[in-house]
Amino acid sequence: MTAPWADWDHILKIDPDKDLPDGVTYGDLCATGTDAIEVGGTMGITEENMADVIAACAEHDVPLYQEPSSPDVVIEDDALDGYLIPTVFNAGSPFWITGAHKEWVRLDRDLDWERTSTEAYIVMNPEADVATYTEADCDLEADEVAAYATVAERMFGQEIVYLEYSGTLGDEEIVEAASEATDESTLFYGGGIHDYDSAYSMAQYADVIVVGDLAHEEGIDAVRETVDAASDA
Ligand code: 1GP
Repeated sequence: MTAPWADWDHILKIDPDKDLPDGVTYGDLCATGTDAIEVGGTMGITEENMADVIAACAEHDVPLYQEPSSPDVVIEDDALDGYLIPTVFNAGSPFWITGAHKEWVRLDRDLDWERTSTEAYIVMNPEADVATYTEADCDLEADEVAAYATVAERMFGQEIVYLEYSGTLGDEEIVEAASEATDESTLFYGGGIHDYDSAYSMAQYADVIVVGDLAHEEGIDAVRETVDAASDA
C-alpha cells in the first residue's frame, strides 16, 4: 500500500500554541487546498491546546495528522488519520532519537501502530526552538545532510525524511543534496516559506513542502500561494 504522503505536495502545520490572524478560522486553513494538516509545535504544547485544534480541524474534510512533541500530549481521536512521530537524527541527546519514544511505548501499551509513522528529522536552523530543545548539531555541510538522509532511508527504513529549517528559508543546494540522496523516502522540507517563490524554490527539490508560521502570521491568501507553488513545481 502506498503511503498517503507519497501523493502530497503541501502540508499546513498548525501550531496549537500560536494564534490565527484576525478573522481566520481553522476551517479556512483546512480549505486552502493543502494536502494535509499536521498539528504540532515545540514550545507551549499542552494536551488541551492540541485537543482543541484537532477537534476544530476534524470538522473539515482534509487529512489530519498529529505531530506530538512529547508522549504526554498525544491525543486519542478517531478523527486523526495518523500520528507522525519526530525522531531527530542530528540531535545532541539520544532522548530525541529514541529516548522519548521508549518512554511513550513503555507508558502506552496500546499504541495504534496502523496509524503511527515516524519522520526522520534533520534540524538545520540553530536559532529554532527545536534545535535548542534537541541540542541538534546544525553545522552540517551538504554532503553530511545527504548522508543523514541516506542513513535514514537505507539503514533505518524511514519513509519520511524531514529537512527542518523552521523559521528560516533553507539553502537550495542542501535541499537538492537531500533530494538526490533520497530515493524511496519522501522528502519533507519545512522552514521560512513565505510566498510563491520561496515555496517554489524548495518544492522543486522536496517532495512535500511544509508551511507553518505563514498561516499564523499572514493567513489564507498567502498560504494558497504556497499551495499553488507546490503543485506547479
Ligand atoms: C516547522 O517545518 C515547519 O516545523 C514550518 O516552518 O514555521 O518556518 O514555516 P515555518
